[in-house]
Amino acid sequence: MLMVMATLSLFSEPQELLPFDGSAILHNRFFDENFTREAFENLRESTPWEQPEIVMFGKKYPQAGFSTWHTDTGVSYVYSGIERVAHPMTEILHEFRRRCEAVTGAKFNSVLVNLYRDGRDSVSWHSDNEAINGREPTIASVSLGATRRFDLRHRETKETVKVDLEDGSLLVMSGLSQQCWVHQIAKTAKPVGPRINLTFRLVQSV
Ligand SMILES: O=C(O)CCC(=O)C(=O)O
Ligand SMILES: [Mn+2]
Repeated sequence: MLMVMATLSLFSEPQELLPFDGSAILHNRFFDENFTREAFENLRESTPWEQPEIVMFGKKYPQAGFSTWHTDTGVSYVYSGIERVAHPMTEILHEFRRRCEAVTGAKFNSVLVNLYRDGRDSVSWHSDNEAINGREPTIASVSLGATRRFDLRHRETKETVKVDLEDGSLLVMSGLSQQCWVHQIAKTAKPVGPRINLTFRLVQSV
């Protein structure tokens, strides 16, 4: 299996991670440290965290990590057999959204906020290919707090791209990235602090 390790210099330009079949552009240090530190605390305190149960092979398991769905559409988000309640957008989420819209030229009306308390919290291989995201969604993913590794794997060739998502980074996935690739944040045995991730989306009512 061919593996591509993305090498990133300290003050790198936005970098395309995918060799083909879609786009995933990483902007390192997109948000500055002072802003992310405050935003992290704000989100950690004010988010009504939920730990939904996902259904696998007919059994219920708590999802490995907490998350909350905010939207100004009122549309609930259904994935892996669970339905996420629609919470309103908040001021800090509006601010992140504004910055994500400015750099991508895309519009977003919803965000899934994820908390990874430590290396045991993870999100397993999946793609954000539910119908409400549309066929070729642009998804803006913001990382705050501890660095975690993000993996992308092509569905057919199995080609894998691995990259560290650092505090303040913005990853913009678009085009065929959700159709042709899956992604994950794997568990890690290394000692890592908490991380919050925001994935902005434009959902349609279907
Ligand atoms: O935490 C991340 O960087 C990815 C989260 C993710 O894939 C999702 O919310 O769909
Ligand atoms: Mn995802």
